[in-house]
Amino acid sequence: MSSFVLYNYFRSSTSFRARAALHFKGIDFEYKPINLLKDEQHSPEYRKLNPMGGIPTLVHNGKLIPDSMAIIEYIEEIAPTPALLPKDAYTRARIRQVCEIVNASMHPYGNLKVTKYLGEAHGYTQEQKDQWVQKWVTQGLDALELTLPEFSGKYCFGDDVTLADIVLYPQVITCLRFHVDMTKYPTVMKIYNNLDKHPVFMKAHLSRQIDTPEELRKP
Ligand SMILES: N[C@@H](CCC(=O)N[C@@H](CS)C(=O)NCC(=O)O)C(=O)O
Repeated sequence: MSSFVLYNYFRSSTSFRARAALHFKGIDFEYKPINLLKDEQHSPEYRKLNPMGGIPTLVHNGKLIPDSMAIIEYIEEIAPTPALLPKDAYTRARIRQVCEIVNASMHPYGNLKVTKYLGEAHGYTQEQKDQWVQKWVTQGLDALELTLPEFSGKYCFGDDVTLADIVLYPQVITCLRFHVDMTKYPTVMKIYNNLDKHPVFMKAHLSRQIDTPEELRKP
């Protein structure tokens, strides 16, 4: 029997991506919490699983797969149905483009190690950290708002959930946490609000994980 173990953290947006992909495919997994606030991601034991000291890491039948995008593509290949990528090559390319805007040009700027460094090395206050994240993520949001209207329906690409939705949704949660003005991004917010009601996204949500603190829990 196949076994899946996911090292992750309730609030991490990259962890959300992996959880959502597993739930979307109907794959059961063991949830191993790695507490970022206790620096567990940098412990020697965890570094053996993930050389960057980042989460998530998936272990499938003893085989290691670090990094959320590698995890999702792996899951898509071993469990092709229901699909997260459509058959059409052009649409797949544009879905990956949307993922890269988030993964490469938005997520890193709000990452804990980056904002922590700004505080420790440069004395940034929380307000200055918010401004830092806002400056960089709005470039990604501008690009998304130019890209998505051509393709979106209920979700990023039509009315079916794709890889793009799995990557976009948790990044919007991060944007809201850093007080980004989202009123300028109606297409992104329409998609976010639709995904917010989707059962897979509700199940993967930060408010419903085993390591979610009591004050952030939702039924
Ligand atoms: N590209 C990696 C990034 C992983 C990553 O950095 N994740 C964040 C959480 S969202 C993390 O572990 N941060 C730890 C830290 O900043 O110390 C992925 O997509 O898995």
